[in-house]
Amino acid sequence: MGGNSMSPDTCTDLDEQISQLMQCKPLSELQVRVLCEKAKEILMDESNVQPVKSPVTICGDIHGQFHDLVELFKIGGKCPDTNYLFMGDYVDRGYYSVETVTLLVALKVRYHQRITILRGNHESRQITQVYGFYDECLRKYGNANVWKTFTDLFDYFPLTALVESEIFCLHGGLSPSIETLDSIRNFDRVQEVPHEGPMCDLLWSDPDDRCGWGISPRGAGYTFGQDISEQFNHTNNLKLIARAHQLVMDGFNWAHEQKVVTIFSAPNYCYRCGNMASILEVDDFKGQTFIQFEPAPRRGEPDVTRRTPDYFL
Ligand SMILES: [Mn+2]
Repeated sequence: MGGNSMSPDTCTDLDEQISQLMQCKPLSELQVRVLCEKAKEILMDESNVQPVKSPVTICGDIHGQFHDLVELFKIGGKCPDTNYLFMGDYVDRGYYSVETVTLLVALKVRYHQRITILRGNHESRQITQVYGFYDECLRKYGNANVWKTFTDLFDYFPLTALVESEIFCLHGGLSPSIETLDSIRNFDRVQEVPHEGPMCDLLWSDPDDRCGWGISPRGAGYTFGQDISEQFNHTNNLKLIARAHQLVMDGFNWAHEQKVVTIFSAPNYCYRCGNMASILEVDDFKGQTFIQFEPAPRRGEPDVTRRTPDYFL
């Protein structure tokens, strides 16, 4: 039912792997290698501006918070019953980047018409060596092979998606070097995220209250004002830019008079920020509903996930 040409045996293997992953048990190094080879074949055929149909549920950063991803599927519906579009940052920060990214890639291979996985600025060799995914791979596999396999695959992830020709989805934001969606369609994306330039900006930029382009405090990408968003949406016949990349306390946050929305799907980010998470459901009629959610209960970990102090309960 994935709509692809996999043999029944491949589907059975993948179904078993997906149910193993849903229990937060990583695959073997060999299984990861085979899975990523299949994923590469699928992803290399996708566009830099991957078209997506509604209904679809749009999600922001996950950052290795595996149990919260399971909670997200509980709240949003299982893939493939619900179609999903994830806007990057699957790895780093949380304790379960390996299980998180493996599950999402396995779902992509199994149900490639039902799930879109974009690249975030953390899907990079350089960033993952600083923020946790590299160390987690070493810890869980005893060597860096799985890290190498995944970071090689990240080069193939699409940079942006376009829902029903009107919602432009990406991890970061706009770029002073990009005026049209067509110019994005023409980049060669299969490379490490560069330190500057249009591909970098799409994964690193943030909307800002100030007009025009600004220098980003992140040291990569730009800040862009409402005038920039309005012009870009007008030029490309868009209704909305949906992006992730920034912690927002309610899980979603409107900017630029509803021309831009930030969606963040890691509740209690880093197990201490106390934020809600959210996902955006776009229905058959392009109607939009945000669903907020709180952290999943954890077993075997100190209860640092609670956002409401005891005296409020
Ligand atoms: Mn990010």
